[in-house]
Amino acid sequence: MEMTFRWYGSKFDTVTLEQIRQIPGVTGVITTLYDTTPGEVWTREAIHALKEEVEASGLHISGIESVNIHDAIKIGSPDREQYIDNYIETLKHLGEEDIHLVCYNFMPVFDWTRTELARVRPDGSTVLAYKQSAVDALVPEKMFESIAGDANGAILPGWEPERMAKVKELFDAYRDVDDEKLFANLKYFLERIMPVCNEYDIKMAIHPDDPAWSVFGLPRIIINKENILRMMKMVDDPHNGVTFCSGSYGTNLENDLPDMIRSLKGRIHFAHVRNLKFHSQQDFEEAAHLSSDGSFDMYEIMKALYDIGFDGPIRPDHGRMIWGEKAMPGYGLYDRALGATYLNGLWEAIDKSHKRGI
Ligand code: CS2
Ligand code: MN
Repeated sequence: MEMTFRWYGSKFDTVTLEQIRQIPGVTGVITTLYDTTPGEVWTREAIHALKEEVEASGLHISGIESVNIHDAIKIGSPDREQYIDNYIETLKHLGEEDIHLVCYNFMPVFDWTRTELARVRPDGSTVLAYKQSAVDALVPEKMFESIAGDANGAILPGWEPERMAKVKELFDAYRDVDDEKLFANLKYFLERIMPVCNEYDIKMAIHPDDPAWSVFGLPRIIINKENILRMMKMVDDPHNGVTFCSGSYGTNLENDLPDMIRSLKGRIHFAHVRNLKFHSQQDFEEAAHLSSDGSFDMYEIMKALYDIGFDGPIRPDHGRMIWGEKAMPGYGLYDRALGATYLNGLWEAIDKSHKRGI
């Protein structure tokens, strides 16, 4: 595996490439072209410039998170053809620039959903949190106002105000899209892009829905072992793969994370590893990466990745806000750097034990 770090680009991120370069064991960044909107073609020049910027710092681009999917593709409306053509163009340009990993999600309307962006924990750190009862009490537009209020002025991906202004229209457009239709639209999209993925060896890595159940009545399908295996089978090509995100699949306590990892051998192209602390079902907050700070056994998660021979990029995922840092919720430097170091430590121990036959 390669330890990596998400970087939101010099225009938006409070964390610099120079800082990332100093985290021990981190060699790559996961980034995207943050000035683009879903559906747009990424030019080769823009990708090249981003690559040069990253490489000038001594790091390299390990993958793109995300090339977002236009809602027309998820809805399956006639204009999806144009947006799929554009996506294919973007993939081609990425391949030409020697980038071979693309993370994306297939969640209708919203990306990940949390009900609090700065819950204070007993140690004074603040974290993202989710409580189903808070979602049930809200209409989406109100939810946006309330979470935007504590985002430190940052705009969360998928929650851009221009997009939220259209949220009602979007909800309408998804009216006839149930789980089956969403599966069919995903299949259609994947079948169309697989030839270019094969030609340029681009690994597509779908990110799970977060939380891993339907919110606001919208369909959500990338939520558990059964569905993800169905997806792998429905387009049975190694380029159709997975971002294994422990914090997203882990929102559903019925998901056995190490077992899911083992069942996806050969199809996990990218891993997000983080921990959650549960208070009860569907009521959790994001903890430090350390097992004892949350509800997951991080050793078992890393061990499962090790055992299946995972050799792609891993990144620490959302971190706590600590030491007075002001950054985009979940994406400060300090706690994610601690996370990367901890995960590297687990990996080293697992690797040495294995090699010594322990
Ligand atoms: C990320 C997601 O911050 C996060 O939780 O893991 O936003 C992820 O980038 C997207 O869902 C992938 O398209
Ligand atoms: Mn994730």
